[in-house]
Amino acid sequence: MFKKILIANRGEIALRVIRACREMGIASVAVYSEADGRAPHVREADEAVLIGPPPSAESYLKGERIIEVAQRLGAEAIHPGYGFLSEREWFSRAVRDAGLTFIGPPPEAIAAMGSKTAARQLAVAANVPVVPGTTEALASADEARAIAEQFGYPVLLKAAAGGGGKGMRVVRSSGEIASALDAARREAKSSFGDDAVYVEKYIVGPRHVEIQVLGDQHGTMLSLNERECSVQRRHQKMIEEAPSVAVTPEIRRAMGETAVRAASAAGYVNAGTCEFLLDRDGEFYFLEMNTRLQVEHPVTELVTGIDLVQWQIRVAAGERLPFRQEDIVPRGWAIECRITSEDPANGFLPSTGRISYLHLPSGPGVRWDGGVEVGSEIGLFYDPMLAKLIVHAPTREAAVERMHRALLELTIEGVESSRDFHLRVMEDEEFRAGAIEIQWLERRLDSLIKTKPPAHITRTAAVVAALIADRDRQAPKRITAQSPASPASDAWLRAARLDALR
Ligand code: MV4
Repeated sequence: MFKKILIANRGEIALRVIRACREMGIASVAVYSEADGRAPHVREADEAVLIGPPPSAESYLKGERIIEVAQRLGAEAIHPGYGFLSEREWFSRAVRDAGLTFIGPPPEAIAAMGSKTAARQLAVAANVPVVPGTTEALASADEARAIAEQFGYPVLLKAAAGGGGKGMRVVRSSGEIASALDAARREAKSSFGDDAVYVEKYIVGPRHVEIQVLGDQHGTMLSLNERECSVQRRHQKMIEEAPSVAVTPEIRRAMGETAVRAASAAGYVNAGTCEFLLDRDGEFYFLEMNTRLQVEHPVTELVTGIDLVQWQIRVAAGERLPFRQEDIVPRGWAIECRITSEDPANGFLPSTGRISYLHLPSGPGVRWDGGVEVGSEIGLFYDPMLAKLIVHAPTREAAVERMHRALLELTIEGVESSRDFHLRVMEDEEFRAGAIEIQWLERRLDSLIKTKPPAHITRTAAVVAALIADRDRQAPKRITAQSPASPASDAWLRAARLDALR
């Protein structure tokens, strides 16, 4: 086993990996930018090295510099987290060429899954169902029209190098194809430097369901089952859960076997995720593979009982997975809310400032994977995700109630956050019924943001506010000394304030 690991990341995921290292008796090395000198990951790691100015391109993306730090400090392996260098083929190769271990897939597997058309070709060869369409880039609008006639409208034009929905255009009739192809090409060129575009049948109203896989270096590849990730806005996931209400035991088995086949065909090792669209008839289609640990990995950890980060480290060190597929039995229900410094009432505008007060939820079945604390400066250099709030309970209903309770306990002062938005989602009848698909959130966003908290909450909030005001009149000094006296009453007050603003 490794004695020392360097973590090439920041925020909550750096802390998550540091925690795994500490539990395994492995020393951790943090790297940080000039903006992160006081960040928790710097303090919690055993050692920390400044690697450059705040912009990622000058710090967290400086792969060669990070490899030099690892060598200088005697770290044997590098964990890339997610984002930053995690899916760069060249970085996985450079780490290996430096005689170190990349805690993630080999560069060849990243390359095999890197291009969408390459991944589609690999999937087709491995008998993995993909959305009907082409596996080659389109030569012309005429070719696109001919293919669309074959599958029927609507069709979807996609960038071969794509990701995050960039370079995607829905086409509903043959008259729209030429201009849609031009637009998709332009967007693909400017986003990826590659204007190759291909065509697929457009699946209407699907869910985004993904399968977590975990493979060792000895040929074992396991499915750790599905995550439901349909609640997303502009291709940013907001809420994830495991399992999915739409996945039957039969779909779970078939989708899991399919994901294992796709990953094995790519020569995959370590933790990875196969993304699928699941349509209303229970048919699923492989979209792409994410060749990294994902933000939402905790929901899988909670329902499978498997520590994904520890196993990433173990398989990277050459250990064998001791589980068989039959050992992977989902237990209960887990939900994750991404707590971001964005203002839902203001089009999710990123909010900046210093966290002046933070009360964290706790109690049964609650997990907080956070990267900030009181005093943290939230700027615009990095991703706005502050933390992930994850709950685990025996059933979906209980998990939704538990998340609602945990969100009520959460108080963040100093920056706007997505907390109240998540509360409204947990109170939403459609969400509670599990009636979600990839367009659900954007369709419901306005009504969710304008929804009032349930009457029993505003009533209690009004009573608490009145009591506090009364106490303040009778004993102002005592209240001042205790301020902010009670995080719980503060949470109720927030609800009351929210109501008053409407
Ligand atoms: C699709 C689709 C419908 N039909 N492909 C969006 C990003 C990329 N990863 C794939 N995406 C989609 N591909 C076909 N043939 C709908 C989407 C899609 C989507 C997929 C997953 C999660 C959220 C989404 C939001 C909008 C569209």
